[in-house]
Amino acid sequence: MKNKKNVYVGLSADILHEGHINILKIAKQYGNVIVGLLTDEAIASYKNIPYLDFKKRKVVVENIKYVSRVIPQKTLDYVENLNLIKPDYVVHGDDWKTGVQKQTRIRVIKTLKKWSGKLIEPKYTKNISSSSIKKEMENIISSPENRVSRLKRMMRSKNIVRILESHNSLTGLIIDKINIIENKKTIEFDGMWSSSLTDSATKGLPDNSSLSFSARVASLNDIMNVTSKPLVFDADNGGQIEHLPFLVRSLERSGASAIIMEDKVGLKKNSLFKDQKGTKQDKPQVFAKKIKKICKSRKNNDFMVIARIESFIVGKGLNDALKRAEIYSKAGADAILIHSKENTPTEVFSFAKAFKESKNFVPLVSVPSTYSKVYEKDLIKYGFKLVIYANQLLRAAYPAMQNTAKTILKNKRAFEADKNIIPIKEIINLIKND
Ligand code: SPV
Ligand code: MG
Repeated sequence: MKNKKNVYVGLSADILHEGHINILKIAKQYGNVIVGLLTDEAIASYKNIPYLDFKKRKVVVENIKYVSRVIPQKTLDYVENLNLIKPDYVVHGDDWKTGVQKQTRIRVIKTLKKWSGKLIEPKYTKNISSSSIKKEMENIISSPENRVSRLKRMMRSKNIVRILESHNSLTGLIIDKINIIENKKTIEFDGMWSSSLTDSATKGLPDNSSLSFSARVASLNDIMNVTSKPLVFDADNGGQIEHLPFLVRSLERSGASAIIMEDKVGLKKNSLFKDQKGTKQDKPQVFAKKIKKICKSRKNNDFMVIARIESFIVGKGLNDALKRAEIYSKAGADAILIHSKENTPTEVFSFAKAFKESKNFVPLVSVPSTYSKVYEKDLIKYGFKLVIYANQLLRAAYPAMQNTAKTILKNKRAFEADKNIIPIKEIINLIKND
């Protein structure tokens, strides 16, 4: 058809429902429909990453009969694509008049004015919402296969992935569910850290690998049974190289997304101890073999191997850390955790700055336990893609429990403790039966 008008529709199309089809059908009545499909990065800028990645969503949308062409929309904002296409019409459901897209809408109207384009806003199809469908899909999402891959996808599409220590199912549920709303955006944790320190402490054991991997994987499975977010496993130094394939198999089967392995040998001591006398680092080439072993034995290429460098912990300094980062990255590490027990991020930032220049650069991981004043925005600036809050939930729970126990002892009754603890009703409601 000659001189057909162009119509632009911005879509995420993660879970397609008849509301979307209705919009596209109406759009088609105005001309050729060009869909600006939001990239994973664009979606992650205001909510969780989509369940399906860009490529998969594109295939689906391209094959809808009302759609002529699909192009990527790299931001929530439409302006860049509108200036490119100069469409005669933009079609969007009228639900964006309020909420997170309100400003986007205003900018669309302003931009369209430049070439007398029009905004068409069909009534939003009520009673269908992607969110309610998403709830139903949670079972599929938390399947091990899907969960394993999500961390890598998040690290590709988010500024920074934020995870918090989980030492049992209840802490896992907190991480899964808790969020705050800030500037109309939902802020939440992206996943869980299975910490050797807090797993051991929960069982009354020191953090020296006396708690076996099989015991840790068993409690990890309890967490995975009731949660949906990705989990990163702290594997100390990985143990014997010959045993690694079995650990990786258990982790992948349970749905863990990554293993972090530190380059130390000998009896394990927690890295935050001041006195590191006797702590030895592995020979870099020997440690690299462990990384290669994991890469070879994983079934899913999205299962990440993260190499943790302990040079700063044992007092060896920047050059040693950088030399190791090169070797580990070449061996196949998907990311590098540069650890530190300083009160400021100075040494990890000096590492990040230098490693950024390397052709073997891989994303960086930070565990800001001692340098806890650091803000996520500064970590982002230096190339960190994953921040692990490694022990805070256990550290919060322990004094709260101690104080309650003391209060009961002191008062010879429980009444005084009541004001600092949640009502029983809340605990009952916390765990849903359905
Ligand atoms: C852990 O949480 O067990 C860690 C981080 O490995 S650290 O305690 O800093 O060693
Ligand atoms: Mg540990």
